[in-house]
Parts: sequence; structure tokens; C-alpha cells
Amino acid sequence: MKEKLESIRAAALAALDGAQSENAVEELRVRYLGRKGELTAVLRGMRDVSPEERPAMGALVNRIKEEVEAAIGETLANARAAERSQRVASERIDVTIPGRRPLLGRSHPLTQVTAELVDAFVGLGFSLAEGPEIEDDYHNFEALNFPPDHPARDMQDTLFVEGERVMRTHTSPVQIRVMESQQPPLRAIAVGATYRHDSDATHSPMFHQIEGFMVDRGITFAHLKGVLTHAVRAVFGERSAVRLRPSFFPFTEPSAELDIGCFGCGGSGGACRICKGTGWIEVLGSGMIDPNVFRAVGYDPEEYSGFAFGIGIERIAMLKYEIDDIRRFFANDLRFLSQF
Ligand code: 2NM
Repeated sequence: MKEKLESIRAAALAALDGAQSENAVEELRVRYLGRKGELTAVLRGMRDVSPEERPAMGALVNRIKEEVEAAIGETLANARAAERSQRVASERIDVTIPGRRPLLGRSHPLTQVTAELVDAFVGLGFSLAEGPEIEDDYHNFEALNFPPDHPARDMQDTLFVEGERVMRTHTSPVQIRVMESQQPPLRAIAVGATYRHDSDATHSPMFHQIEGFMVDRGITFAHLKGVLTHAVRAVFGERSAVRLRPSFFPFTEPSAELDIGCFGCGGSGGACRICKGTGWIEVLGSGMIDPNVFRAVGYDPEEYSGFAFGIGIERIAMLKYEIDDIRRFFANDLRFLSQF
């Protein structure tokens, strides 16, 4: 029996020595110390041992059992530590690898130009007005002194929607609505989408305008020139030359287009592709509000005067950034947009 115990002991310790995993150690524990285990069987065989030998044999079995238990405990701890360090190694994260750069958004070039213009007018005390994009003929044309046969009222130029309504062809109807509901002194701008039946490299069926006006007693062309010079210099630079050139609009009299000295050639013209050799670039339309417009909104044209202006935002952005096709603004191509 003693030899049997010694050989079980040697086999158990040798097996434990080679056990790598927690599972392997558990299998050995069952094999030697379990209910049907080898040492347990020997312990059960104690009843066949003679009473004289029993105490010494019992002590030996217990000692071996404790020794195997201790070896199991130690092997188990080693296996767990080995498994943990293997897992830690395989799950290791290299925190020194540079991260992926997040794509940074930018404001759209039209948003940038709009903000520059809006800030310039707000800085002069203008407030922001809004109105509907679907308008009636009265606010879009009639109150603005368009004659009934004006070409802008034609299907060729205006987008009509059902119910005798139109997509506003400019933001001027917002000015009419402001004047209908408020009395002078007034100074306001309207920013927003406008619509015309027109589409090519420089015309989009949907485009944006900033229009504005100022009405009070004693407003003159000098106010017009001072305000608009301030606004265009905010976009094109404080040193821009400015000139006003006679023009025509149904809603203003007299009317003027505002040009800036060409920033491409410095105004010298020549073979400049930006100003086509003229030295000047047209940037907006303006004028003194026509007495017929004042009559339409119930103002006395003998008492009040005012100026108004309209600026095409796409046109300004195309000039400023030398963009050759208006459709680029609306294509959402990141290669284009990320340049601004
Ligand atoms: C322009 C040019 C000149 C304009 C006039 C008005 C209103 F409603 F006050 F009469 N709003 N906008 C105006 C004047 C617009 O765009 C080129």
C-alpha cells in the first residue's frame, strides 16, 4: 500500500508539473482527489489495513493528500497567472499609434460671404427681415412697379406654382412686407433663396440674395453710396475703389450699379480675365426707391425717401474666389468645399 501511495504521489506531481491550463489542473484534481479519485480510493481501502498499521498509513495518506492539494493550488495559481498574462498580451493596445484625423467641417463659401455682408449691414444698424419663398404676384411684381408686360413676369423667367403664385424671383417682396407693416424710419436687410427659370454656368434656378433698404425723411444718394461702399469693402477689402454707374430697375429711380476696381489687375485692365480688360467689376444693383413703390405701401413719397439695393451672393462668391461655375456651390463635392 505504501508503494501504491508513493507511485500515486509521484504520478500526480509529475502530471501537475506538465499542466498548463486551469482546465488541465481541474481534471487532475478530479482524477486524484475527486469522489472517485485515486487517493480517495486508497483512503477507502484503509478498512482493510490492520489496526497496528492504520495510524501510520493514515498519516501517510493524509500527508500525500495535503501535498497533492498544495501542488494543485500552486499549479492552479501559475496557470491562472500565465493565462492572464497571455490575455493581457493579446489585448494590448498601442496607445502611441497616431489616431485617425477626424474630417473637419467648414462653412460653405456662400455662408462665409453672407456672414461678411450681414455683419457689415448689422454693424450699421440694419435689422434682418424674412418673408415667404412662395409669393403672390402683388408682392413679387405689382407693388415693385413692374409693368404688366415686363419680361420678368413671363413663363420664360419666373417659376410659377399653382394658385397663381410664384417662387419669389428676388427678396424685394420682403421689403414690401416690412414697409406694409411698419412706418419709417426703417433700415432692414432680407437674406434668402430666390428662384428664376434659368440655368447655366452663371445662373442657378435657386440662388441667394441679400437685399436691403433704408427709408426716412431726407435719405439721399449719399447715404446709398456710403452704406454700400462700407458693405463691399467688408467683402473685397477696405482699399477697394468704388464707382456708381447709371442703370435701370422698375423699383428704383434713379438706379445705379456699383462696380469695384478690379482686384485682379488693380484696375489697369489690359488682358485681365477677371474684369475682361475694363478695370471694373459689377457687384450689385441699387437706387432710390421709386415713388410708385412708396404709394403701394402707403408711404407719402413727398415726405419720405429711401434707397434700396440687391446683391447676388453666388455672384459675389464667384468673383471673390474666382469660381467659374455656379453649380459647384450646390454639388457638395468635398474637394471643392474643403478649399474654403
Ligand atoms: C435691386 C436693385 C435696386 C430693391 C428695391 C427694393 C424695394 F422693395 F425697397 F423697393 N428692394 N430691393 C432693389 C433696388 C433691388 O436688386 C438688384
